[in-house]
Amino acid sequence: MSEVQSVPKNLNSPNLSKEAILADFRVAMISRHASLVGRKEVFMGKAKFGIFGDGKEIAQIAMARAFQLGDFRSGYYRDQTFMLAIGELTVKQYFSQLYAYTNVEAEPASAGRLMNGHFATRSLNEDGSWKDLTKKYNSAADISPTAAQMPKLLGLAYASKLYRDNKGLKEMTKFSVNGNEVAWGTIGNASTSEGMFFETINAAGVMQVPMVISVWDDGYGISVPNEFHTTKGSISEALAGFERTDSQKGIEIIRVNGWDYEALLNAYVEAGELARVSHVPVLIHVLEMTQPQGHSTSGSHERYKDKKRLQWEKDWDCISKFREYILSNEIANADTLDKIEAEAKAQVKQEKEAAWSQFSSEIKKELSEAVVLLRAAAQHSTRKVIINQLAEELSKTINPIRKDVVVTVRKALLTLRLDSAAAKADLKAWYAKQTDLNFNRYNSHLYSHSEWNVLNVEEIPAKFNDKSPFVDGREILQSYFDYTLENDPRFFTFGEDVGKIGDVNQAFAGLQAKHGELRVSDTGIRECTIIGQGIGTSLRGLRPLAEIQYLDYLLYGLQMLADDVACLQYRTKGGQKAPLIVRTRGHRLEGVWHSGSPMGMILSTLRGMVVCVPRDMTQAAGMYNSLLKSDEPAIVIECLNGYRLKEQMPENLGEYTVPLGKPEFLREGADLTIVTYGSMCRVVMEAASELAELGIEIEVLDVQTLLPFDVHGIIGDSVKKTNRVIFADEDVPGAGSAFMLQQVIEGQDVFKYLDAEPQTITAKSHRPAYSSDGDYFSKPSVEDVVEKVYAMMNEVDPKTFPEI
Ligand SMILES: Cc1ncc(C[n+]2csc(CCOP(=O)(O)OP(=O)(O)O)c2C)c(N)n1
Ligand SMILES: [Mg+2]
Repeated sequence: MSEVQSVPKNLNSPNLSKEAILADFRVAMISRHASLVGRKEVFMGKAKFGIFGDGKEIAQIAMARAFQLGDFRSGYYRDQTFMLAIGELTVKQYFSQLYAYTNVEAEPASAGRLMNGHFATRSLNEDGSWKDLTKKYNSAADISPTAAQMPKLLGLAYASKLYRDNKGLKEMTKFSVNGNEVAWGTIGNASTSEGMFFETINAAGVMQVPMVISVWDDGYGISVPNEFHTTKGSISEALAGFERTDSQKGIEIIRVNGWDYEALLNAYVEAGELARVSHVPVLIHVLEMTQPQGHSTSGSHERYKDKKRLQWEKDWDCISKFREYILSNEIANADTLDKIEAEAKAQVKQEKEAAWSQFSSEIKKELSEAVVLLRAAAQHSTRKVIINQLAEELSKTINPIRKDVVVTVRKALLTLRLDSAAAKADLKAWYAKQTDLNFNRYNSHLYSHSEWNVLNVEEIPAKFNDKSPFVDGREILQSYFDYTLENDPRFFTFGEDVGKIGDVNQAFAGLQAKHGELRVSDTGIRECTIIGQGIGTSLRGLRPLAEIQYLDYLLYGLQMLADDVACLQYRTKGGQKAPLIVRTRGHRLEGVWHSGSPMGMILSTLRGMVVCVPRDMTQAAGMYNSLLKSDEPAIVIECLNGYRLKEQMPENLGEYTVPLGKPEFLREGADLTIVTYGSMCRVVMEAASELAELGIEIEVLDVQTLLPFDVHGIIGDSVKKTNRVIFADEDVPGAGSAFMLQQVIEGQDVFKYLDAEPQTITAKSHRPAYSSDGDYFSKPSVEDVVEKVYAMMNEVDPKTFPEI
């Protein structure tokens, strides 16, 4: 580990001109004043919350100097100076985000959807196609959970490795120039305590990917000092065992103080070179940073920092030190620096006012329109006084927000309910228009708006002929993956035991030997960063298939899927996409951790992803094909007990697709509809045969995907015919089955067609005990299905179906 760098090493010294140094001073000043003014805006009630990058300016300027076109940042809420320095953020945009302005041009990171300090660049054109990322400075889209920016950093860096070493990717010139791109991560000192930080560091050391992680160390995580967070109170000391040596690969660790401009410049040039040229991961521990205004606008740091510490922070403020450096090296005199500061201050004020004026005038305009329409409606209303009073109160709102306007209009429409349609027609029409606009502002882009949305994938049926052989299900996948590896250079897979043995169920058996280690690779046991590897590589144009060995272990990676992947298109309003596919296997097998079917968990956390639940491997292969033609992220849950079952090999493997969001009829019948998916399809179909012998014909529908869910209302049509419905799965009661029930009852207008209460068939609330008996007494069985259906038929016609 390097000693704290304080003397310029001069080996890569950037030798900046006087002008460049003063330009850095200007950016630092602009950023600092943005922080100071931002806090005031919150206290004036113009924004709800603020978290700022003051005290971290100089290191970020040094990082920006080493950052090159095509590089990616994955960082956190302190990085405004860096974003300003690379030219991907203006002060006006910064304040637009503080105010939560929904205009995507004014606030291109999140269109007002994220709180301030959440940065992102736009990788996509308006139509959802990729921009040329090699000609841009890129930033992945920030999220709030501490350290959650780390897992995708691994993937962003790994993509460079693939682009450099996989010759098949040479055509993908929009994404890489010979894998020269560095992924730059930033993280707070306290956040390094999170497991995902250590998982990322370890994986980067193993994989030797071009990543530079900066730890902004201000000694605290909100109120808690370093000694409570980190062994030895120092993350670089704690990580010493990861450090590379002359004989062993590992991580380069550099220590540098956050107020030392020259040392920082050198550290970043050195780190950037090492990562870019040699693909060596680097950690820069930036010490002695400060928080001039404390952690955020919620609370003050005087509560937990003593006077000595507060004085130290003042004395070692990085901008004050930078100023001293400029003066003592006679780069400029005090007047020049004062002038730059005054100009920076004026610029911040002017851009802040421009942002406020644009943001607030839009709402004021809506408010004025509403007031006019309310007064007009009042003219013809029997409740004139009340409506005029609502208009009056609305017009007097200080710093109005959209909600104030809409609440008033909705109250007025309720008040006007007994008045003639004509009196309120204009107000109603205006409200309808605003509802559409507000949907676009606050609710759009959960899924892709592009032509590659999964619903646009053309349906191509699988073809079979008399000679098509019956093989183990896993062989269908194996042939499909072989075909896809051959034909789509963007496609690759990785995970535990996926490489050498071709996954624990052998769907990739022999494919590493055939297609190479870059296409089919083993990873450590680290589900969280397996997902991160998928996120980062998919953010850079690749099509990763991230393997999670069993569905029961998805929980380790679920947070990244929920917090990062599922909401990515939404939180950037279509600015970024990460179309990774997670491949896993679940439902029934044996024992508590190999039989899970936690669809409720997935459904409530992964809205924004596609959730595929194939019943066999032929269907799974078709789903992978559909997904690779689309640009949505997805999870595919194969049936753990299905790899050795015989299926007929389709002759158009690699071509056929499964329509996602469209249930498939497995059996037609007039008496009752059962809606199910996955391994339960076989159970229900067996029960259907038994029921047929009892004179009951059930219709069986396989939903195929839970998200999207039956977009054409096929289940509703079936229920309208049979008038009875059961939703069956192996999740706990009130989870996946309840979701399906809600989707059909609320969305498909079937209630009035039902002759009997809709029912669910589920597993027990606990996990299944071990062995086949454990399965039988915990998961729904053929007998359970037969008896439930029979009981419903007994209610309808007890004569024909007497009680068992
Ligand atoms: C997973 C998670 N836990 C808790 C929080 C709340 N939180 C936000 S910032 C923060 C402190 C982070 O400290 P540090 O990493 O040192 O960064 P700093 O703010 O000091 O730059 C905490 C606990 C969070 N955002 N995410
Ligand atoms: Mg900190």
